[in-house]
Amino acid sequence: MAFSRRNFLKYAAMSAGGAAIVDTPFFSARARAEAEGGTARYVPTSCEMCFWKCGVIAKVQKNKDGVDEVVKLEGNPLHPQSLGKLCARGQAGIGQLYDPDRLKRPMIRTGERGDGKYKEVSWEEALSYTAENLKKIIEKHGPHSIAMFSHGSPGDYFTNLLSALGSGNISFPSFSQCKGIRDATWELTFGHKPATSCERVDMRNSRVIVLFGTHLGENMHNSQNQEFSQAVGNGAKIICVDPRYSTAASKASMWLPIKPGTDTALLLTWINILISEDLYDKAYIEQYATGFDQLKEAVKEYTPEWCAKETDLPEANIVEAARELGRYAPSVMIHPGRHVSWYGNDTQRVRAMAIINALLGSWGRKGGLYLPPKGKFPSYNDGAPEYPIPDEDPVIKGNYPFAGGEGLTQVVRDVTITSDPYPIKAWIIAGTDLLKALPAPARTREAISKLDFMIAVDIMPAETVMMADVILPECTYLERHDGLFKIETRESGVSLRQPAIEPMYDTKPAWWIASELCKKMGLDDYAVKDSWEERMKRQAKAWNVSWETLADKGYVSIPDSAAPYITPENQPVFKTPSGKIELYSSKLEEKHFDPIPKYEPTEQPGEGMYRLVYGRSPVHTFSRTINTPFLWELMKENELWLNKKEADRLGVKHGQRVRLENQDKVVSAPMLVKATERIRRDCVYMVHGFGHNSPRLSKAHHSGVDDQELITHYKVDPICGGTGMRVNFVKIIKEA
Ligand SMILES: Nc1nc2c(c(=O)[nH]1)N[C@H]1C(S)=C(S)[C@@H](COP(=O)(O)OP(=O)(O)OC[C@H]3O[C@@H](n4cnc5c(=O)[nH]c(N)nc54)[C@H](O)[C@@H]3O)O[C@H]1N2
Ligand SMILES: Nc1nc2c(c(=O)[nH]1)N[C@H]1C(S)=C(S)[C@@H](COP(=O)(O)OP(=O)(O)OC[C@H]3O[C@@H](n4cnc5c(=O)[nH]c(N)nc54)[C@H](O)[C@@H]3O)O[C@H]1N2
Ligand code: SF4
Ligand SMILES: [Mo]
Repeated sequence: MAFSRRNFLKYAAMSAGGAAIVDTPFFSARARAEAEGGTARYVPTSCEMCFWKCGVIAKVQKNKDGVDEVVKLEGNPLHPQSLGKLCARGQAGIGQLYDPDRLKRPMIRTGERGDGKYKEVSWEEALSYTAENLKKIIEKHGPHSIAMFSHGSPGDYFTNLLSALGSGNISFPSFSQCKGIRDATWELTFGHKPATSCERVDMRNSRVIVLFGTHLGENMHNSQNQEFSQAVGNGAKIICVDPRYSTAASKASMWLPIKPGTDTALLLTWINILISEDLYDKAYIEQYATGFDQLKEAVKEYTPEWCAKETDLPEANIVEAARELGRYAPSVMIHPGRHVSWYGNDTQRVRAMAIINALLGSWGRKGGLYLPPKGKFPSYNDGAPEYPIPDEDPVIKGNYPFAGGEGLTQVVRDVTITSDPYPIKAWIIAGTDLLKALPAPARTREAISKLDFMIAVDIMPAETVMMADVILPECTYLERHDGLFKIETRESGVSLRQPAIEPMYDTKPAWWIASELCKKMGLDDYAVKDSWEERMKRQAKAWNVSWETLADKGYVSIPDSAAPYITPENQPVFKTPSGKIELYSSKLEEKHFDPIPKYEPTEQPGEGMYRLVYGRSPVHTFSRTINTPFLWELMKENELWLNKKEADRLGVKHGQRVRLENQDKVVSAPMLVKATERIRRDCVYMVHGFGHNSPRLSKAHHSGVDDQELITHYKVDPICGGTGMRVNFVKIIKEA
């Protein structure tokens, strides 16, 4: 690339406007385009192929018809979550943009729910129809009868709509099917989540990293994987606790192929070893923690010998792993993980993980978990009035005292089915595929059948979307303004999403859809005043960030916001009732739960059955990218990982197709067997997200198997309300 340093410096000097900005002169969209002679535009924006929100630079050129086309996506070198790189999914954003199967125009259902018959309509007709139906339902049942499910940025705009209507029934699978328990539990222990969006793990400086599940390399959150590679390169010891020899396990110095569901036994035993062998950080615990004596007493029963039997791991390895942690503390971590809703008793496992990090003194220490950055972002509502108080308590939290603020999807689903304590009659789903995301999809179908009205705001015609009464097609992330995004890594920063090209077809950004609905519902004060871009500019000003620099560079950092480690001047603040790290949780005690984690065995598979476990592919995001050109070509279907000895015993060959039948007699479509030594004999594994039923997804349709259809059973964590989903058992049926 012919990059003129002179032009670049000229521009860098020009753009150093906003007082709060550290002007990092590595990337400027304008300087780069200028240096190349103006044949292409560069648009810094944010990826939405998953939720890591990496900084992207979209290269845009005119095609032979003079139409702007996105020709390349690169990682923004300034953005701390991409560090100049994108993962395969990020690069394939162009595939999503130009996927011919995209939703193109608003549609109203004309046939039976689920039969796929729709008519295309104008936005005016679709929005009027939507508003009329919502009004009717509100008149009859009150605003709380409208519920919203979401994941990602469209949710913000519909949260605004629902809150303005006076409904608090807003929930996210990213809470109760994902990381809700982790966040709530670390708050109980440290008074903080271990992540804002990105986990605050200082892997690049770590000496020992322990992964429970957390299958980095397959779980492909960009900067985290780059740091993990750096850690491996630096010679950090990786201890991988996983019933499967994962990609991360292949980089590990110790693989502990644990019996699924017994992780808490291992963690409590490690706590016992760390305390009884004096391997914990005494000064740190004395200064910052409470409840040590109770903890010490409570874990005495968890001996390595007992643990070996319970977890099916060698006793010597159990002890050696704990000693290794003690040896290198505090530059060590038990990675807090992300998807933690596994067995329905997950709060106590995650508590034990948090407690070990405390004992090793790794919270706030180099190579452990770094402290939250110090940037201040005043809340900004663009002059909209206060939201009305919901007319009835939202039901989203159910009877789970530590469900956090985000709401439990399965509770909203249950209430929709039972109408107890009140009817829920309309759903808005914005960027979430509920039939794939929630366990027991038959219950999701049942709940949908009880609705008077269902609205889908999406980009693709997935099965869940194709059950809606009205479909409002959003444009993709490369065609819209979104944000501003508050970015918290080692430092605080701000990023944005801005369009690389105009929306294709008759699609619209979610902010516009929600805002127009506000107007149609008589809630003009909550609608966007002019455009989202103008609103973003006003917000940038309120945050003391120069819009020009942000729009040109895609990321600006907030000066002096980084304070990752504990120093005499930078003391940690623990927002717990005691103001200390609570090894003994006063809040759990108050609600009559075990204040110190206890081990509770989980049900194990019966004769001839295997536990069904699942995870990620590095080249797909859940179900949302299976149909995406490029990614579909990389991985068209998922395989069933089955232990080689079990395959031999059953007379099943590698590459053969088999069906699975679960404990409730649900039978899967045929799927390919991967016969391998890389998994224990008592479980089988598949990548989540495959097996789409919608014929409108021309590539993904019936490609691979949907784990969720076999997850008919789930076990709810009594403390935080997350749904344990690894509690299903399958047998293997050979195809005739
Ligand atoms: N490419 C890609 N990356 C992603 C995503 C994506 O869709 N695609 N999704 C992102 C999201 S939202 C999330 S939440 C994360 C999820 O990713 P993680 O948080 O890493 O999910 P886990 O469930 O911890 O990890 C799955 C691993 O757990 C192992 N496992 C199964 N049962 C047990 C058990 O009982 N004990 C132990 N120790 N291990 C077990 C499985 O064998 C598998 O290797 O990934 C994120 N990253
Ligand atoms: N069995 C099983 N269940 C799981 C998991 C698992 O591993 N196994 N993982 C769990 C986890 S960790 C999570 S976080 C959840 C995630 O579950 P979801 O939140 O449902 O997953 P997403 O992929 O975020 O959402 C998919 C929908 O978003 C749409 N979409 C994509 N981009 C856009 C956009 O720009 N705008 C709009 N409006 N829509 C868009 C897609 O077309 C698709 O319909 O699932 C959970 N459920
Ligand atoms: S991790 Fe990959 S898919 Fe996710 S935001 Fe970053 S580049 Fe996009
Ligand atoms: Mo997740």
